[in-house]
Amino acid sequence: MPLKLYSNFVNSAGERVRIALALKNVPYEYISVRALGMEAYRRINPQGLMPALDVDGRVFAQATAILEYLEETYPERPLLPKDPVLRGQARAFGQHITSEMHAIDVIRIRRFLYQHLKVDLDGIDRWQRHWFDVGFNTLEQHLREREQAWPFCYGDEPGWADLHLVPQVRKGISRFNVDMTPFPLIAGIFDRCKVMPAFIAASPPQQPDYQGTWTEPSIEQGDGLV
Ligand SMILES: N[C@@H](CCC(=O)N[C@@H](CS)C(=O)NCC(=O)O)C(=O)O
Repeated sequence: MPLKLYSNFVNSAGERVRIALALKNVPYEYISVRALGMEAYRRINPQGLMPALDVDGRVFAQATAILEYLEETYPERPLLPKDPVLRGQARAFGQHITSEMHAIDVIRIRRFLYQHLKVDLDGIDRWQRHWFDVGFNTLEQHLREREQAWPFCYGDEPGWADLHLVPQVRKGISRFNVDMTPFPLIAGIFDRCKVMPAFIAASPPQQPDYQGTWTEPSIEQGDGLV
């Protein structure tokens, strides 16, 4: 049975997994949580967050856990560098995005700030810009201090760090008007990746549930997790 990936086109954590699957050339079935509906999805994945992976009817969530599973199960095209320290650096780079950036920029956080803590829209905007800025500054510094100026984050081929970076940059540019000028190394890697087939295949417009446009969901209404 092919793997099943529960995601939606705009789900940046899911985009990481889609890039990994494409780089490793692993076939999978894409299941749109948008089409399925959240109630049904929560019965499959009690966390209610995307993505989740179904392996022969056994399901688990969290993009990093899924990426580790793929790395262990499909080792032929590794995503992590061979050198143990570089592996640590690539993992730390990815985790900075998942834990220090993505975890606090998702709509459920902004909705809580707005709806329950009464932070106004200007405050929410500042929150978003501040954490993008802090995050990208840190990542740019990591890239500047690498032992070699590879074309991708930690090597001559895109891997673990790049597949975390690209969805976060895409989201920053297309949804939050983040100016990438202060981050030339990040912007360069993003430009090299975004034209590669695996990154194109994983991108939001290529997903079956993409509807041609994207309107940022309201933080004033709704309690969806997004
Ligand atoms: N730590 C989780 C975060 C996943 C997450 O927050 N995903 C968001 C969108 S990127 C989500 O699924 N929101 C639920 C919804 O859309 O209702 C992971 O890396 O998988």
